[in-house]
Amino acid sequence: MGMQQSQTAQIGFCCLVFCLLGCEPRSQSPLSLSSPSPLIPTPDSMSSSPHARLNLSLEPIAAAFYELRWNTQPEAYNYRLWLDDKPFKDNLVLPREVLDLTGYALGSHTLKLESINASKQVTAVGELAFEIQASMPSPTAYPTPSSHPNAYRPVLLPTPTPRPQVSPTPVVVVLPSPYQTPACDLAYYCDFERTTFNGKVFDDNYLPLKGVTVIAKSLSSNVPFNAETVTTDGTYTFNRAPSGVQVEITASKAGFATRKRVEVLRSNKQGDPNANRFDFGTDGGAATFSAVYNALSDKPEVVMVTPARNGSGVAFNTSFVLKFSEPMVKQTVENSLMISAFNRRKITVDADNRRVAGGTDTVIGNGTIFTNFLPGNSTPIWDATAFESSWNSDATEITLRFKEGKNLPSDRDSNLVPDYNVSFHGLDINKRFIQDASGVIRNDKFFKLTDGDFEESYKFSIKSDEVKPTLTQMTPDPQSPHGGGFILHYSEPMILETLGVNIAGGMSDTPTAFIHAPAGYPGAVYSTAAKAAENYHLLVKDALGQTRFEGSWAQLGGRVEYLSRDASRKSVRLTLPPFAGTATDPDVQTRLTQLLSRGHTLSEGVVPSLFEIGERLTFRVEAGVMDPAGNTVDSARNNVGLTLNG
Ligand SMILES: [Ca+2]
Ligand SMILES: [Ca+2]
Repeated sequence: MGMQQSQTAQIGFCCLVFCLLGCEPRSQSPLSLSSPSPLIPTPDSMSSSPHARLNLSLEPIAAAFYELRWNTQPEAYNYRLWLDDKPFKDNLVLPREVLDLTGYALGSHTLKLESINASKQVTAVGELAFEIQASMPSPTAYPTPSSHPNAYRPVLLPTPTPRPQVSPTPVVVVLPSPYQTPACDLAYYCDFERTTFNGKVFDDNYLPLKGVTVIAKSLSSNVPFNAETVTTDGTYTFNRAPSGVQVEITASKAGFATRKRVEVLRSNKQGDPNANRFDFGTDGGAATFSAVYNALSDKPEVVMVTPARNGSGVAFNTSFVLKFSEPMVKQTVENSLMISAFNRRKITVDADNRRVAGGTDTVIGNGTIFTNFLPGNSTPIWDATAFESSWNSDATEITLRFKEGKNLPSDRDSNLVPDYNVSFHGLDINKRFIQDASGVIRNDKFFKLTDGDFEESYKFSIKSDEVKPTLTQMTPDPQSPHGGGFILHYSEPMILETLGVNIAGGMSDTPTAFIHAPAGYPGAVYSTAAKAAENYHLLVKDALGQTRFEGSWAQLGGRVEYLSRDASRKSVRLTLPPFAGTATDPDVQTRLTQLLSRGHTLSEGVVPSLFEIGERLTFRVEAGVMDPAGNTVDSARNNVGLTLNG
């Protein structure tokens, strides 16, 4: 009885406000979507109709976006929304809707919502008056009362002239209104219409799959619903499920990939058997009730990855994690894994590349994710042998950490950093498959990382490397003691020997590229070990501090190579070749002069000892030498020294 009185009072007030709004001239502002017709209540919202209330509320979300909420009607087939008496949105299903009020005129507006039942009758209405205000109102924006012909509610009226200062982000103020009634009681709010839904589960051979556990769960906290069933002939059915809210349906079976879909159930008054049909996969025919890729597959697949699919800003020494849908034969994963660069890049250390006729790019690729793993569309960089691999206890997840001396080639210039993909397109064409613990093989479409279709690979991008290398230490080469050779240690790997290309300073191999080379580039014509020796300046002083030699390692006839036995690739080896009595090279002549001035005995084919116990040797690397990312050596930390002792 009390409710009936309240409703009557409310609707009476409604009409009054409708009349006030409807009798006033509409805004002529160019910002306004003005309606030329006065707002005339429809019969459904008239006081004669004992409609239920929809209790509208409007909440800001962002900028001019607002969420309209109402209380769900048990009879509702859908909802229809009016703005300022014009049809605004139709076929709304959820008891909420996002409204974009961008561009609507400042001033008063009304929203009206109708609940429509299956017979297309209005069963409930809600009204809400609100006002759009500029977020920084101008004092001139409002008309004075005398300028307006209607003095009833001057503050609420839109100005008849265009406003000079309208904020791009209007603020909505919901007017205190009798339309807003206190929240309904919980029982009323939560009484959703119940309906039935069903579906079929197929495997990826298009056959119905038995023994699949199907779990349905409401995603609305207002409307709890949890149910579970197991398919016998590939079909499932749930009764008394709530319509109009999101329901998550999960289908799983041991050894098979789990699939999930989220649906809003229709109330289905007509009893259409396919109104709420949600299949997983298809019978091979039309994909009416499910996409083909939603079938449950016995083949293993990758379901989660690190770095993330399409991830950016990834570290160039990132670890990789691949999670599979089921336990795996580990070796098949490690045999076929491949990390490739897949877009064209001529990186800094490879500028003016002469290694290849025409000066091609350092890494190649077509950049297209669908085919970027294929030969010619990518450059192989690392396979699993570049990593320390570890598996979780049930062999569903592998973690790969880079071994020392290996990382993803980057660049100091962010525009030149290659992008990478992960695929199972290993170099060995006989090992391009993965196998689950029960022996089922997958040899294509390995990745299911989205709600959409499978993919052959996934991609990510890495950070630029702007850290300069430094010289950290110098040691005698134990394989050629006392002046035959030294090892200089850098702060980071100075060559990346990837599967596709060796990446290091000097690799472009032009006649002048050697100035960037920490050591001779493998196979170089110009950036040789002898030319790299020009990049190492040596100062020798005796125990009394007298300079005995100052010049480049090249002047002593020396060479510089990457130290092959050092997996970290952080060190280079400075060597002297055996004495050749017939040498005519002027640098070697210089060296001979040095040696002879010290009274050394020279023997054909023997590496002479060039330095003496007690001498202090200091090497400085020249400024042009680069790390694989093209950073030149830090000039503050570019030299190392050693005093020779017995
Ligand atoms: Ca399986
Ligand atoms: Ca670096």
